[in-house]
Amino acid sequence: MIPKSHPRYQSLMIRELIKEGVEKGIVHITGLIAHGRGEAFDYLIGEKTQPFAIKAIETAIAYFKIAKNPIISVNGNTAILAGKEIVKFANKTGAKIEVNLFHRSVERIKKIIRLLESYGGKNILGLEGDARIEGLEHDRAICSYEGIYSADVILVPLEDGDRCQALKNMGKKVITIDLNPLSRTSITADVTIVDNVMRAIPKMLEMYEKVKEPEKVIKNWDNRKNLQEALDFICNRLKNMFK
Ligand code: PTJ
Repeated sequence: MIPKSHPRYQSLMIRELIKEGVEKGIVHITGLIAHGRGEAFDYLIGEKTQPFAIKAIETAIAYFKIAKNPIISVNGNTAILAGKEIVKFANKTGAKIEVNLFHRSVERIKKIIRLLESYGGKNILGLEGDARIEGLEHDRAICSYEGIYSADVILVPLEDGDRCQALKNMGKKVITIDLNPLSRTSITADVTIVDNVMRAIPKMLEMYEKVKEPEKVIKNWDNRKNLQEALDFICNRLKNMFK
């Protein structure tokens, strides 16, 4: 057992959560590696939602407010770390939820759907597999026609760069949550929230009503500029660490 007095208690408890997710068959084994990379970047941003992330969250909300058919794509790591809050956010905004996996297996989709249903999620998509994300080979292209295929705005936390680009090629607005500001997904998405999915989704819930002029917020948005702010923040933090 990890004592509460451990200086890294919270971070270690999150590791436990991910580990249990693997044991329950919800998180893919490679999700452990993805989590480790995320942890390293979280360290660099100070394990807090920084101002650049707040601006990105504001823009993400703006896109949800103007969307006609928004959807949230959920994978194993996201389900374990932020499933409950995602269900709350979907209920608040009327967005659909689709379980869409990089390492697709029907068994894991079913388990993730059951988990989200236990949090109050309704009509969770993902099992249909009746459409494909255009221009992508491999099983990760399989999606739901009613869900991802038809959506105009899609939130895809912890996404892979290829699929992000393919979704954009289909004309969708892609919002991602990725702790790594250098990832291909981060660079490709329309809005990148450089933050931990565990903090970002609750913040989206908290800030939702505060975003009043979505068109204006979107017009003023520059994703690459925001990514540069994240990188500058990390560089300055490192440069001044022991000064
Ligand atoms: O459940 P599946 O089959 O869909 O698989 C999901 C994973 C995450 C295993 C798969 O998509 C994958 O391998 O992802 P990558 O390519 O490793 O990318 C994960 C990205 O998410 C990396 O850039 C990490 O820095 C970032 N990341 C990891 N944990 C978090 C995170 N970003 C935000 N919050 C986190 N908690």
